[in-house]
Amino acid sequence: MAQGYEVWGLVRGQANPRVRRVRELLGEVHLVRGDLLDQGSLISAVERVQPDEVYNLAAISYVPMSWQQAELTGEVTGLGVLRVLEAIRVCSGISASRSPGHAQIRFYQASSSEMFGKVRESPQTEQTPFHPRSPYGVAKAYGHHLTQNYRESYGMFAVSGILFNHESPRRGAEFVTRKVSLGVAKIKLGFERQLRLGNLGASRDWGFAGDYVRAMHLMLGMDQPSDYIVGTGVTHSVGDLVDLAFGVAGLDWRDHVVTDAAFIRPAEVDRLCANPAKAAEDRVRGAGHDDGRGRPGAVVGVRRARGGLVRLRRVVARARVPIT
Ligand code: G4F
Repeated sequence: MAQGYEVWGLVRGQANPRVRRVRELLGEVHLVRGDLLDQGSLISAVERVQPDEVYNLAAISYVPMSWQQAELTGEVTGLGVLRVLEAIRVCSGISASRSPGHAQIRFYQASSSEMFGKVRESPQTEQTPFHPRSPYGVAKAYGHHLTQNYRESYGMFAVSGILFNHESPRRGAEFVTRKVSLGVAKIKLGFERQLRLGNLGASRDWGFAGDYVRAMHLMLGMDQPSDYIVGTGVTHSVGDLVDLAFGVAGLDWRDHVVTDAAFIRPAEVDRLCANPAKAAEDRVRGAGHDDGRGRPGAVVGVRRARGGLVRLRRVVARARVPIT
């Protein structure tokens, strides 16, 4: 919004409790109804908003949930991408015989490093083959390939950012970074004695969510559509994270951390490490940390430039998971 965009978020359900929280936090965001499971609602949303850019950040994004609700994950995280792309295609009048015009809607798909799964090489590049290890990773791979396919089939400006883990204080408490930081705080303050975790040996390339949101925006401003890896190239284990977090609080993690089989996954992604060379070369980079008040992650948005100076092509459409 600071850049002159009008931002629209997609909300589902008739009494979504998240709407009130979004209104409190981000009063200037407009809301439009729609659901990634409902093609017609997405077409209506795109028609209503007339977006310049659409960011699909919506997904069932907690990986363990994807084993419990594999079909729903496929519908939302996988087929949801198809429905958003179709809504853009239909509203833009694009077909096999009719290419998009100059002022086409630009589309960003939130692809994930989870697609690499059992990695074939390290660090991972845009060319590294996928071997997803969860229904979530499989669904993301579908959305990734479909985005490429719509670009190649219809000439749409549709790109994927293959984002490695991105964190901030707003990360949900079920994800490991926030689970550990909150757990350490509770132990330090005497509210808890133990922190129950899963695989301490898994390693991730963790970055700051605010930087990655900037990278998404830059991707839609490129002259030519292309997919990019977004990550730091630095990998740490969950054990490193635990050691560091307890150490900051002056505690020894061995006195408090318990391995709990309930948090071990049926198939694990052991180690992820990004090679973001292409993004660096093409100057797709976040511009440094923000003040934490930005709203990384949440949704898909739609925005539109208000003034004449900003490129008149910006939208964000929000979808299923957003507005929390
Ligand atoms: O924080 P996590 O749950 O994130 P995960 O599974 O890597 O996925 C996140 O990043 C992806 C990008 O690469 C996104 F696509 C995805 O939507 C999500 O945002 O788990 C990180 C690691 C895993 O290896 C997990 O097994 O931490 C390990 N871990 C160990 N104990 C745990 C726990 N994870 C969680 N959530 N809870 C534990 O107790």
